[in-house]
Amino acid sequence: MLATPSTNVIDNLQQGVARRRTFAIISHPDAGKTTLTEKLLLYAGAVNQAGSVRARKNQRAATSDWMAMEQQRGISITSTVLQFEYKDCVFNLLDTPGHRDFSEDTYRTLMAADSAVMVLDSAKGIEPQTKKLFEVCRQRNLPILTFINKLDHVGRDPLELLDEIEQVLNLRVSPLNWPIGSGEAFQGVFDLQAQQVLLFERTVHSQYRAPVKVTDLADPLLAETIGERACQRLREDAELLAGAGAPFDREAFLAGTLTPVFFGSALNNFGVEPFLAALVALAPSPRPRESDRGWIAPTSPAFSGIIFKIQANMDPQHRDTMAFLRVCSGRFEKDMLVHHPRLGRKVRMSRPHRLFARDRETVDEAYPGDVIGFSNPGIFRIGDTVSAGDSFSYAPIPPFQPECFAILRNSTIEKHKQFNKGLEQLREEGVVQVLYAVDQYRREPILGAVGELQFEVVTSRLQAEYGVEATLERLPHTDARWIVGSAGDIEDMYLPMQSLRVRDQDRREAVLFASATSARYGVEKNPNLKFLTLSALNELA
Ligand SMILES: Nc1nc2c(ncn2[C@@H]2O[C@H](COP(=O)(O)OP(=O)(O)OP(=O)(O)O)[C@@H](O)[C@H]2O)c(=O)[nH]1
Ligand SMILES: [Mg+2]
Repeated sequence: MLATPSTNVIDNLQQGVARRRTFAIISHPDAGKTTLTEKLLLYAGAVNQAGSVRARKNQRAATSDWMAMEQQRGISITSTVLQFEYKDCVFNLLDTPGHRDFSEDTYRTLMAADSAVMVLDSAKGIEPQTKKLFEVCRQRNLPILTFINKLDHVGRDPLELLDEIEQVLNLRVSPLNWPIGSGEAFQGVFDLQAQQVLLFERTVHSQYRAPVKVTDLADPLLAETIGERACQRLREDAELLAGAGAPFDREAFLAGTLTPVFFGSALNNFGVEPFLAALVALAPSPRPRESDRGWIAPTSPAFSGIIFKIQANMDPQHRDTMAFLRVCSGRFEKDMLVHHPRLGRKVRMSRPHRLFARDRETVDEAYPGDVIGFSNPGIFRIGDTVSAGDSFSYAPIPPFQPECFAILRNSTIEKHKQFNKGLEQLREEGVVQVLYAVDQYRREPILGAVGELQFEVVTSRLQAEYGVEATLERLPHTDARWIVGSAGDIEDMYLPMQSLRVRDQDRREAVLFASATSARYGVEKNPNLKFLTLSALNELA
């Protein structure tokens, strides 16, 4: 056990916790998460010139889309951690990919967050992937702040958008600001709490902050500044909202049943600063987390944390693998000796890094809410708990059920070592699952994934990061089941046509079926065996 900490340390710990804001930005692809992230960095002073997700030749790329394939395609593929300070708060911002094929990475990242920022495209409203991610947030009662983006485009009526959030997500809304004009005529936002008009000006490429003019509804020059029609509409809207809206209910927000809503255009820097201020004021600091020993408060003095992400080759100069640890309780200190229950021994946490997308810098200490990186010599896996006081485990982070499969072939035979190393690292990261056919003569790896794009990430990263050319042969299978039973029964198992017996990375037996019907048939024909989905198998363990 650790010695009882001095009052001073507890004080620092409490302050440290109170200052932390750890949130994930989530949405359907292309709503503007990475753009909003970049602009939050700009306004917080963490970058002095904003990059762009589709950078032109002489422009900087967005900080959080650092991977080559992300920059080529203009989409996010892997979540990114950005730590920065703003107004006495320490932000740990987690930018996530929206694409369904990368949802496992987004899901893991949500496990590290204390709140979520839901970005909506004002022309599209709630899209399918936003809804799915919202459901994950709801299961964890995560507080959600909503940013309705792209007001500079012709979008839907703001009231209609609010209605959709309430209806589709069954989530109460509380607009805290309101757009002034829309599309070409989008000029700024009206702060409904301070009753202030914030008018923004467009700048070239929006690389720098937008100049802002502050006034109020009573300003006699307002009509002249924003136009007669916009002014009248704003006065009407303000009156309507003042009459309709209950005051912002913080308790309901913290319980995840009400979301404060903000409007803006991340691309044009409109409404970004008010949103940053809202994150300081509203986003919660770290909360207690459930473990197999009950709830652990962030202010509990003994350090504990969870590994939620692994990423290789972030830094082209180091080419190592980084394990991302979210500090859950206590103050972390460099070189701490901690319990590692999965390994059943203690490990020393040396060389912690503060993370800013692909950049890193060593740190000596960290507080609950912080995400720090450790170059991982194979001792960490996604879902591992480490703790300095008693040994315990936080809830595991289960892998997703794979739904598509492909054989991966190395075309550069002389690079057989790099191929194996690359594949092993990508597997460790959870980019794909790797299986091997049991009866086949050639032992080529079979990749299992939630979606096709994950396969492309594997071949593209094998090439970019390991200099290996590889090809894929898609398999017809759609359903994987893990088998539990005696070795004899497994050997005698009767399988329908086109099924494939495989073993996973932990040498557990599984079968790939070509369809759900074929899987049902396999289950019926082998009554002595259990055929489990991955989550059912993990629950059993
Ligand atoms: N007109 C307009 N376009 C925007 C705005 N914000 C972002 N965009 C554009 O929308 C596209 C998608 O933006 P991203 O920031 O990459 O979206 P994302 O949500 O991070 O996308 P994924 O990470 O791939 O899911 C880019 O072309 C942006 O330039 C905005 O306020 N107005
Ligand atoms: Mg993105």
